[in-house]
Amino acid sequence: MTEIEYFKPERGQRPGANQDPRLDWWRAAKFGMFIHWGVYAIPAGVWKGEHIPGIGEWIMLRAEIPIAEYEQLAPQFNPVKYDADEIVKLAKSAGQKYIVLTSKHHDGFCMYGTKETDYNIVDGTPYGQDILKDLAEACAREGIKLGLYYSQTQDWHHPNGFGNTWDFNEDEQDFVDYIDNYVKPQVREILSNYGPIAIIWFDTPKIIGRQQSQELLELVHELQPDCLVCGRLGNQLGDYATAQDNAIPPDLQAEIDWETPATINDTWGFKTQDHNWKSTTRLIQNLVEIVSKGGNYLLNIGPDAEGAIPQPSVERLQGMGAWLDAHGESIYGTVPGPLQGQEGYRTTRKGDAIYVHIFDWPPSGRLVLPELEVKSGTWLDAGVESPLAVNCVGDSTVILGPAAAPNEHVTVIKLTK
Ligand code: JFZ
Repeated sequence: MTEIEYFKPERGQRPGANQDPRLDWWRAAKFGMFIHWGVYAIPAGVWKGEHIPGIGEWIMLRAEIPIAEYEQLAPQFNPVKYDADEIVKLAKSAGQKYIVLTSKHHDGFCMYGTKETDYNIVDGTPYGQDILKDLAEACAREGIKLGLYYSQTQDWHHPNGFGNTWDFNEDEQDFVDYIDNYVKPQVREILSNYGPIAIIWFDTPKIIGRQQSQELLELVHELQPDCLVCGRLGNQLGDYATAQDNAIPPDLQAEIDWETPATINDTWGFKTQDHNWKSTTRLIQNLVEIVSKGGNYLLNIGPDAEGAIPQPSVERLQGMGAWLDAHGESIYGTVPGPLQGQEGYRTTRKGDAIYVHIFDWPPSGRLVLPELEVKSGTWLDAGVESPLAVNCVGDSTVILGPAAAPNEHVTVIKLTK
């Protein structure tokens, strides 16, 4: 069995960046919304009547669709249901503090008005509007930070981009030319034309060299000094580390700033056949688990070809938001708690307060924790009336509660000295 590497160096944090105050807002934010959206939402996992296995946004590669055929999706892309305000309000109601939208994914189609190619939402579709501009304005109105995903290495549409072996001969490609004369001008566009951009979320570094990663990092910081760059820039140059998709490291990661990008079902880009939705409880527990180990959770939605957000995603995000309304104090602005690796619960801390998040409520209602030198405790959920008894018994802190879990997802107790 191979051990999972949660943080490969090529997706790691640049040495010293873990002390950088530019990350402070992000460290406090904990929870963001990822949006994978592009023309792949039209086939939605089905090509010529055949279900193509795997994640939806990879359909071009998985089915080895020639550029000339895949390009025909753009003139069909007319997402009349797209509503930037609705998306931003959904993120807010879910308790998400930042949004990261795919400006260009591996298929090369640009979801913003670029001068570098006509293969973009403004010039190449009947919709004809710059969805990124709308989203940037909605984010500014609502006070949500906006980040942009940009596929810097893989581009299956550009003759010099990496990854398309069915239309191009790799030996004849000039990758550095693609970085210098296509990627850099596009990064310049997205950082110049849409106001403050909080994060550039590069991805799948693969063949990118250290010099190219370094130059992209410098370009981002030159244009917007406060903009963070995720670890998938490559070559351990990111402002923060990126974990594997949907992967939560087994232990506390105290030395680095890190983020887990994750899906609610099993795909990023919309697929009609993916109904494997995680439960709201599971998603809340994932958030708590990640935050208790020092990370951020970037949870994805994949709008459909019309721009509508799948209802199961909406319901789950709203459920998470309702939980966060009552328990956000134990999440935002916290650091990992003193008890790690425990069975059935996780801890976070803010100042003197220790928050215990109970996943498996003991049927006796009697929760036994190791000695914590705390004297009093309260339920975080304002709806819970029953008083909370905290007793020090020998080397243990014993909490007495009701037999049934007070919260259906995760019950949180705040302990103080
Ligand atoms: C990448 C993309 O290829 C995918 O389409 C999506 O955008 C996702 C967020 O990121 O997929 C990856 C990248 C890295 C790993 C797995 C999937 N990894 O390190 O395990």
